[in-house]
Amino acid sequence: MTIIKPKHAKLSLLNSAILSSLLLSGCNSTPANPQNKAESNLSFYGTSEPFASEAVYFVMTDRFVDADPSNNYETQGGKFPTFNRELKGEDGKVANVGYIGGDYKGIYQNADYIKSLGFSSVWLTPIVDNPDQNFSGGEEITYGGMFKDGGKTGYHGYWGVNFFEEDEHLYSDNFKFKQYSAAMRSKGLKTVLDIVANHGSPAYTMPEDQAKFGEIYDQDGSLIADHQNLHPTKLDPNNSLHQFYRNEPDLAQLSDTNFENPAVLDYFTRAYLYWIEQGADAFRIDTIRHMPHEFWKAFADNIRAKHPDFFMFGESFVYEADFIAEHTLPENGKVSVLDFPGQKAMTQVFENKDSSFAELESYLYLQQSPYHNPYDLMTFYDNHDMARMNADTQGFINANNWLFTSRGIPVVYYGSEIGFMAGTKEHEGNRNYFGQQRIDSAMSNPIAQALKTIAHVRAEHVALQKGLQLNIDFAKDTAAFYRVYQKDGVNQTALVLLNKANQAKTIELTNLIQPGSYTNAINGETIKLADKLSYQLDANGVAVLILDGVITQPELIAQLKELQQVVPE
Ligand SMILES: [Ca+2]
Ligand SMILES: [Ca+2]
Ligand SMILES: [Ca+2]
Ligand SMILES: [Ca+2]
Repeated sequence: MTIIKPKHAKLSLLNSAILSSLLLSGCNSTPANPQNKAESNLSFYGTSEPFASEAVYFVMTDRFVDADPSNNYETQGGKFPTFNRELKGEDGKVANVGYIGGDYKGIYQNADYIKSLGFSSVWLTPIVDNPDQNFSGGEEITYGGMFKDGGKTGYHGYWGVNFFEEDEHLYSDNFKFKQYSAAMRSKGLKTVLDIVANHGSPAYTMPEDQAKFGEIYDQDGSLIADHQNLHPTKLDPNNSLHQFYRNEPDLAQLSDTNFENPAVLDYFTRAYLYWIEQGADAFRIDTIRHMPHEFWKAFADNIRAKHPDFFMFGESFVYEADFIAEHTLPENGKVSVLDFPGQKAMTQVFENKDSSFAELESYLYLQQSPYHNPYDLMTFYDNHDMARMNADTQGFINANNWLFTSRGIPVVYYGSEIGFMAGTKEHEGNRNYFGQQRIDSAMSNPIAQALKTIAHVRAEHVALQKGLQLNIDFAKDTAAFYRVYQKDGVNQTALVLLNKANQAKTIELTNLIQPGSYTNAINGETIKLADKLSYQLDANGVAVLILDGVITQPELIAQLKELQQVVPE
């Protein structure tokens, strides 16, 4: 990066000193000096997307808390039962592919807990009706098995049958999605709805065709698609019930929707507009890469014609930024994505004490970006489709300190606040039942305590939510970077200092220091900086030094101007 040398460095330094003293005396008026005026007119920000203020808690509803046993349907399914289907591993380890009982009520009764951890949104797994039996086709799932659906149920919600109807396991009397999302909103929590358009339920290889499997119903209850237990290549293009599906296999035995059929776009547009009316605030789009950009562009246009700027992010489970970034481009629908390259980098760093913070820099794309805007990405270190992060308590604390201060919109998978089932994969326990008891004791866990602190600091500071990120020093155990938000009269800078070592470390910085009086948002202490910094961080510690005021340090301004270029107008 080139650094433009200021022509009037001395004058500029003098001005910063004046400005700092103005700030210290609490004076907010614009300095009369013309150069300072120019500085205060500079805009620096990573994003102006409203959703960037959010922090998202991801709940697999069936696995969170069962607050209403009356919707568990323990005898459902007949000879294909759906309740509590354990997969047993060695040494008493267990996973489960049946319904366990978690419901809307279980989330709502813990709304205060989720909010108190510092989250502002809850992402729910899909809520639409799934089949009422376990799947008898495919290959039998066993403990630790992958890409097999035999014997599984739709407890996860990704096997939609009627995309206008809620699954009977989720709601309670007078507490359907509409009431749930309104109740959550009254607690200060938005709802991110997980949506699927790529596929319905498993649709073929059943010894005998099962009810609801391979079928899709419209809002009025009419059957509009039926795979009829046929292999995709056997579907008849002249049969209107087959036309909804593609005639080649995609994922496992899932019915794969035919994106070339306008009825498919029409159906999912209507269905998901309906759920916005019922209270969804944003969408997470499942398996987005399994349908072409044209479909998602048309879908996004349809949604935003009614709900301008509606925020959506997609799941393209691929580690190449160039590839997943395509979805974020306006011509492809301007759908944000889950930052899988970031997830990989974060687990590499926070699972291994020998790693370096420097390994995190490459996924950020702060200088040049394939993404429409890297600041709008959803950042996370694990989810339901992969092994939970295999870190110790300190690793989780350090990961959260990074996640809630670096660029992106943080997502935390339920249970990670206590390191629940750390290291376990799908079908090995990564979706195990969390339960009220664990939640009731969660705040005694050091991970939850540290998460609460850093998440609240992010929630209270626009610089951490939307500020431009300028990395200063990324070393093995320590990192130092700025988040600068200077826009429309709001001027806030965060200087973030991280230590992931198990002993105290001192961070020394000798350049790019914005002079001024900072407040460490973690503990409230005041730190006055001139042209260098020496700061001792606790073991696995974080400092977020907040400066309210404009950036005046010329080299810093020059670097921020370059970084600003990655942000779209
Ligand atoms: Ca229940
Ligand atoms: Ca059902
Ligand atoms: Ca069927
Ligand atoms: Ca597909």
